[in-house]
Amino acid sequence: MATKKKTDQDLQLDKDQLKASIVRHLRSTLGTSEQKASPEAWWKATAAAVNEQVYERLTRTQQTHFKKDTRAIHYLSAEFLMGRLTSNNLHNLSLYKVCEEALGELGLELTDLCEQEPDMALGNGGLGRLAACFIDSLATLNYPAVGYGIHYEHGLFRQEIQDGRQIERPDSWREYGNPWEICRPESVQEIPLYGYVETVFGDNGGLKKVWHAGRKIKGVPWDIPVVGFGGHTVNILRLWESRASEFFDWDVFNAGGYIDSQAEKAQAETISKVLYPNDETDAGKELRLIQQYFFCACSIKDIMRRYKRAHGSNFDNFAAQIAIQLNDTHPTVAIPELMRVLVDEEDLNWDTAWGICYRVFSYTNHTLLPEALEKWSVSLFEKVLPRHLEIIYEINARFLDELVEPKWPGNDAIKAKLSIIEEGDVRKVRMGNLCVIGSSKVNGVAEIHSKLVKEDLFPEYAELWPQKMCNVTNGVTPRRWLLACNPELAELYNEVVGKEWPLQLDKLRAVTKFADDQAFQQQFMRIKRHNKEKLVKVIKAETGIDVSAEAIFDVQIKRLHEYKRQQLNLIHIMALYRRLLANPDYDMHPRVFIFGSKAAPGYKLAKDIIYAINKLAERVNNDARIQGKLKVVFMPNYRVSLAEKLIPAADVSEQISTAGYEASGTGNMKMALNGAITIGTLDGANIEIAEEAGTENCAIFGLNVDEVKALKARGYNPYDFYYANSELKAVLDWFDTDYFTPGRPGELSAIKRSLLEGGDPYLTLADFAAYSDAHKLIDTWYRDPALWARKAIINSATMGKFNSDRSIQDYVDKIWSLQSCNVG
Ligand code: Z15
Repeated sequence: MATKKKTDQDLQLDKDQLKASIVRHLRSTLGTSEQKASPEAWWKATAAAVNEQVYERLTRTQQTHFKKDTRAIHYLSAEFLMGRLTSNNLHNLSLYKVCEEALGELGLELTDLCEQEPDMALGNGGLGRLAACFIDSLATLNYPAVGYGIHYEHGLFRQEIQDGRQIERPDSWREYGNPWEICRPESVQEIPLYGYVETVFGDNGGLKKVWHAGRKIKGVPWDIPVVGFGGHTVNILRLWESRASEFFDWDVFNAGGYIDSQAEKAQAETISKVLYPNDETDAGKELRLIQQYFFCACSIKDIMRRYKRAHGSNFDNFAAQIAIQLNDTHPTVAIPELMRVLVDEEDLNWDTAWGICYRVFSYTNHTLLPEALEKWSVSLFEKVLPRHLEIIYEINARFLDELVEPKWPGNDAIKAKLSIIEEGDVRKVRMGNLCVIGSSKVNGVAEIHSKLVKEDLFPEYAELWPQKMCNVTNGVTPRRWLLACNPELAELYNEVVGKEWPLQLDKLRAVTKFADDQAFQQQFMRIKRHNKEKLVKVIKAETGIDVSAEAIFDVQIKRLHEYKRQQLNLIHIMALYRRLLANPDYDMHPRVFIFGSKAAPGYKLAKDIIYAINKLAERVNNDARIQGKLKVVFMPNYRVSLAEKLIPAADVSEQISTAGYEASGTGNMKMALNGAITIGTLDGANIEIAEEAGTENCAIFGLNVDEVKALKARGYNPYDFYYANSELKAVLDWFDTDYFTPGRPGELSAIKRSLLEGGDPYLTLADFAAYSDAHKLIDTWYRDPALWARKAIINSATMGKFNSDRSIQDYVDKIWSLQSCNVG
C-alpha cells in the first residue's frame, strides 16, 4: 500500500484529540489518573502529548536535512538560557488555544500548568538568552542548524534574599525529570584530556604527533527539540553531559581500587556539574577550561561523524558544508581541536587543514571589558591540552611570520600585541586573538559596539583583514517576547495589523498611525494597566510589598555590574526620597522602582549594591511621610520566567550603562517592544532603538562614547561632582550613616567609597545630574496620558528591526551563506 506523506495539516490536532492524548499520557506515561494527578503530572502529560507532534516533525526535519545534504550552521555556546518551553512550543505549533480549551474541559488552567515547569537556566544573562533566541529564529526561518552546549546538572544559582543579602542556592532544574530532553546514547563521544605528546614516524615517512591522553571522559548527548514558529522545522539543541569513561582501569578496580575508581567517576561527572556564574568575568579555573574543551571536542566529533557519513574522508567539501559560530571566546578551543583532528587524525597537511579550518569558523564578540576577554596560562594549557598548545604555537608562528612581519617589518611592539601568546611573568594564551586569527568573520552585536571592536579592540587585525570585521545587531524573538508573554497586546495587534507580525515584526509599523487615536491609546494603556495589575499580585506574593498599578513602573532588570550602573538608579532614588522628605508636596507622579538582578557570588561590590537596594526599599516602603509616592521593589531570583511577567508591565525601561560598555543589551529591545519608554544612555543598541523610535520618544541622557573617552583622557575626578552638587553630596554621605541600616552605620559605605576614593570608573557621578533631569522629563510625560500613550505605542510599533529573525538573516547574508530548507 502506498503511504501518503503526512502534511502539516494532517499533523494538526484538534481539541478532542489533544485532550485524549493528554489523558492517555497521564495514565500511560505518568502512571497516574485524572483523580490523583498533581499539577506537575498534568504538566508532564501535556508536554508528552505535545511531544508526539514535536517528534514527528523532528524526524521529518532530520530526514530532509540528511537527504538534501545541506550546509548547516553549528552554534557553539557555553550557555543557552532557554527558560520554559511549554508555552513556547505550544505557540510555535499553533496549539496554544487548542490546548487551553482541551485543558479547560479537564478543569485545568494552562497558565497554571506552565508555572509547574522549572526554568532551564543554563546561562547567565544576555549572551545565553541571545543564543536561545537565535536557535528559535534559525528553526523559524527553516535553516539547518544545531546548537551545541553543555548539559549542566545545575544551571545558574537560585537567588534567595535573606536580611537584604543575596544567598546562592543550587538550581536543580531536572531533579524530577525534564519532558523536553531526549538522551541519545547512540551518539556518545569519548574525549581525551591531560597526558603527553609523542612524535613518531607516520606511514608516509614524515613525522607525526600522537597525543597519549592521561584520561578519557565520556560525553553523553541530550537533545532538546527546537520548534520553529509554524512548526515546519524542528532543529535540535544538543547538550553534552560528562560521565566516567567505559575505558576503565579494571586492574586498579580489581586490586581493591573500587573507591579510587568511584573518585575518578565523580571527577568525570564534575565537568558538566555546574554553570560558572560569572557574567563578563573570566574565572581562569582549570575546570572551566576543561568544560570548554569537553563540549567543543564532543561537538567537533559529532560534526565530523555526520560529515563523514555523507562524504567519507574527502574533506574537499568540509568548509562548504560546515559553518561554526563561536559565541564569544568560550568555545575558542574548537579551532585548535579541528586542526588536531584534521592533521593528526585525518592526516591532512597543515596548509590544507588551515585552509579548511579558518573558513569554517566565525566569532561573535560580546564585550570590550578586558576582564571578560579570556586568557589561559600556558602552563595550565600544557597540562590539560598539551597537543593543542603545540598547535596554537604553530598557528601563531605562521601568523606572525607570514602576515605580521611583512606588514610591519621589525615592529616587535605590534608583534607582541597581536601574538596569541602574552609574554610576562605568567605566559598566557589570549583566546580573543586566537578567535580573530582562526575565523573568517568577526562580528560585534550592535553598530556602536562593532565600530569599537574595529577601532579600539582589534585595530591592527582590522587593518590586516578589513573584510573580516562586521556588525550584526542583536535581536529577540517576538514569539516569546510579545506573542507568548503579552497575549492581550498580541491580540490587539492581530486585530489592527493582522497575524503576520510574529514573523514580520516590521508589520507593527502600521500601528504608528493609531498613535494619536484616542480609542486605540485607551485600549493600549488598558492592556498595560492590566499587565501591571497582574504584576502587583506577583510582587505582593514574592516580596510582601504593596504597590499600586496607578504608579509608574520603572524597571531595571539585568545582571548586577558596575558598568550597568544600578548604583546610579539607587542614588537617584535616594535623591527623590530626600526631596520628598524635605518637601512632602514635592511634585511627582507615584513611582515604583523595580529591580531584578543576580550578582556573581564573588563580586563583593555587586552584592553590596543588592543589599543597599533592599535596605533602601525597607526604609522607603515603610515611611508614611512620603504618602506612597515612592516604592522600591527588589524581585528575588530574576530569571527568564520572571522577565516574562515584568517586561509586559514596564512603563519605563532603565538602560543606563556608561557609554561604550554595554555591547548591545537585549532587555532594552524587549521592554520597548512591550511599550516601555527607555531612559538610557547612547550605548549599545539603545542608539539604534532611539533611531527607530525617534529620539523624542526616548529619554536619552548623559555622556556619549566620545565624551566618556574625553573625560577619562582629561582625568576624571569624581570629587569635582561630589562637591559641586549638594544633593549628590548629601546622598553619598547618607551611605555612611545608619539611616538605612539602623544601629549598623557603615554597612553601605563601600558603595560611597567606590564612587569617590575608588575613582568611580564608570562615571556614575558625572552622569547623575543628566539622569535626574531625564527622570523629571519622564515624570512630566507620564502626567500627560495622551502624550505618554503616543510615545509608548510608537516605541512598541517601531521595534521591528530587533526581531532576532532579522539578526539571523544578517548572519546568513554576511557570514554563513546558508540556504533555507523546506521541510515536509
Ligand atoms: C554576556 O551576557 C554579554 C557579554 C559577555 O561578554 C558575556 Cl561573557 C556575557 C552580553 C553583553 O553584555 C550584552 O550587552 C549583549 O546584549 C549580550 O551579551 C548579547 O550579545
